[in-house]
Order: sequence, then C-alpha cells, then structure tokens
Amino acid sequence: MTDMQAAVKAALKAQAVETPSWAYGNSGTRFKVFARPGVPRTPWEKLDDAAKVHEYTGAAPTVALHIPWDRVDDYAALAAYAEERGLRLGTINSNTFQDDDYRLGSVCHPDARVRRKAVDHLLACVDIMEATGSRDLKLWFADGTNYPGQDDVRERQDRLSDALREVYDRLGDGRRMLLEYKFFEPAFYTTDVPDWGTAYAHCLKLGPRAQVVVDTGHHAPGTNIEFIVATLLREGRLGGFDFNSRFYADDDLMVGAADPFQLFRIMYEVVRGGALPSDVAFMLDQCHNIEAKIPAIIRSVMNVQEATAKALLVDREALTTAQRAGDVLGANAVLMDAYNTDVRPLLAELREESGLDPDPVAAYHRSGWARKTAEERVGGEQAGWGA
Ligand code: AOS
Ligand code: ZN
Ligand code: ZN
Repeated sequence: MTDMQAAVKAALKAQAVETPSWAYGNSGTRFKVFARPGVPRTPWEKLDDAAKVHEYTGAAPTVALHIPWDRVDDYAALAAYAEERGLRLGTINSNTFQDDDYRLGSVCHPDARVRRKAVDHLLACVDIMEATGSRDLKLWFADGTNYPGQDDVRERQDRLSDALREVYDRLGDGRRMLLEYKFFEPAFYTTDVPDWGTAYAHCLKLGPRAQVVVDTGHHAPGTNIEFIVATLLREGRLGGFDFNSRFYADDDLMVGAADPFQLFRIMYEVVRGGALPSDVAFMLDQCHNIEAKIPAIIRSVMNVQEATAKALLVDREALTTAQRAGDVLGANAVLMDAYNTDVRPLLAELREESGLDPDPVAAYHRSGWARKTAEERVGGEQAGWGA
C-alpha cells in the first residue's frame, strides 16, 4: 500500500455521515405519499433502522432529529436508546413551518405573538439539545413573501436578527447554531434566508458558533456550490451540509445520484480546505418517496464516501505544479484523473479491514431486516413527513 492510499484510507475511516430521522419515514410529494410496509412508527423505531445503516456502513453513527416529528416524553431516554444501538443523537432540526399560525412566516411574521411562539419553539429545541447531548441546532425558515409589497423586506430581516440573537444567546456550552438557506419555496417572491450571503451576514453578527449550512438542493440551477463551500471554509463559517440531489428544485433525491461530479467537486474543496476531519457536519437531508428507505440511505452514505475517496486521491502536488505553470489542461487532467478513478475496490477493502461486509447494500438485503420489520411493525401509525 502506498503512503497516499494509507492516508486516503485513514481519512475515509474517520468520516461520518449523519442520517436524518425523517428519511426513514414515509414521504412523497404534494400529489401522493406512498406508504411502505415496515416503516417505523416511532422515533425509537427510526433509530432501530438507523442502527442498521450504521451496522452495514460503519460510517453513519449519528441521527438528526426533527422537532416535533420526533417528539418524545424523555429525550435522555431516547439518547440512551440510541447509545445502546451504537448511535448518538445528532443535530436538532426545528420546525417553524407547519402550524396554521405560520401562514405569513414564523420569526419574521408581522405579528409579534407569532414571532414569540416561533422563538419559544426554538428555545425548546435548545433545551432538547441539552437532554440529547446534541451539538448542533439547525434552523431552516420557510419565511418569506409571495407578492411584492406584501411585507417590509428590511423589517423582516430585523425580526429575523432579533430572533436569532435570542436563540444564539441561549445556546449551551460547545453548542452551535447552523443556519440553512434556501432560495425559494414555500415562499415564491422573497425568502428571508435565501442565500449563503444572507445566512453568513447573520452568522457573522451573532458570533463564531453561528455557522452556515449548505443544503445542496437549495440553489438556483447552475450555481457553483463548491465555490460557496470554499468561501465559507476560508471564512471559518461552514457548519455543515445537508446533502441531497436535485434535478429541478428541492428534489431531496439521494446525494450523488443526479450529479456525482458536483459532489466530487464539493468534496475536493472540503479536502482542500482542510475540513476532513473537522467540525463540519456531513448530514443527509433526503426523502425516499418511491424507493426502499434503508438501502437508499446506505447507498447515499456510500456515494458520499466514493466522492470523498476521489477527492482525497487528487494529486495535490501535480495539481499545484500545473496550476502555477498555467497549464490549464494539465491541471484539469489531474482533477479528472482522480474523479475517473474507480474507488469501489478501495472502499470494499476498507470495509473488510474494519470487519464489515464489502457490499453494505447486499449485506442489508441478506439480513432479513426488511421482512422482519414488515411483519412486526403492524398497527399504530407509520412515521412520515410531519408524523
Ligand atoms: C427544507 O427545505 C430544508 O431542507 C430542511 O433542512 C429540512 O428538509 C426540514 O426542515 C426537515 O428538518
Ligand atoms: Zn435541508
Ligand atoms: Zn430542502
């Protein structure tokens, strides 16, 4: 094994991908949610499924929760349950978009009563973090307007700023606030946190523990996401990723499915920025509408690993030499050589060295977990979006 291969393997072994609890539940579109037999009915069962993903990949040790979709009476008990299964509870995702009260927004709503309600929910999430031991609070706001003139765009920024300040100041020691942006949907004219610049400006004002989250599906077509990643890393403000794939809008398909080359370019900037390992959270934010959920999540983790392996294989020395010499095609070729490397044998070897099956999807299918859960998880209500 070359030194390069050993270094690549060591970096890959240290990489962890956080899976989202909501990906284990039923989901769909506004047209139809397709129910699948065996889907979890409770947060506890979601953790049982997440444990399977970790068991076969060895790379998914934490699970993000969504409040209130994963509401339980005792979060410390949920954390203990996760630990018994070799997992930890990860990022707490807040929800300020589901209630009727939020028709005109949440923390940016024109009515102070609604803003108070939204901030109280975020503060409740801060308390939950203490019970679960979660490091990060992830904020995504559906706030915005549909029509020019509907509300005062600048004043909405002031309201947002006040809300973020109150929540930031309540974060416990070592906790972080991750602010996610999205350019449109559900609001269609203005969105209150539409882009990385707006998120970054708020984070800068708040303090170092406020960080930007890049959801790969939240950009206009053609946006150079890896440039945003490079910039945020340079400024020390990249808190994490919500990984998924998009063809059109916020499609939430499996990461690396639509554009594996883009994922590679992003991971190259992560490696280049010295962020592997780092505090950057590598999270999935996906919904599996027509496919089996656990194998899709395993596949997604593998897609992140493959992109990372290729990014790590870039011959940085040769690249720098070509870049400094102004060798445009030579530099491009160095990058493409790494991208075009088949890293699957390397990853299979790595898994075997860690006592895992080289083919996690096949191992999962052989395990009989899908059949067992379809038989056992009857009655009650299946979890899904909003459940
Ligand atoms: C919404 O579009 C965002 O991607 C959110 O990160 C997320 O999907 C939702 O809030 C679930 O927590
Ligand atoms: Zn997201
Ligand atoms: Zn999204």
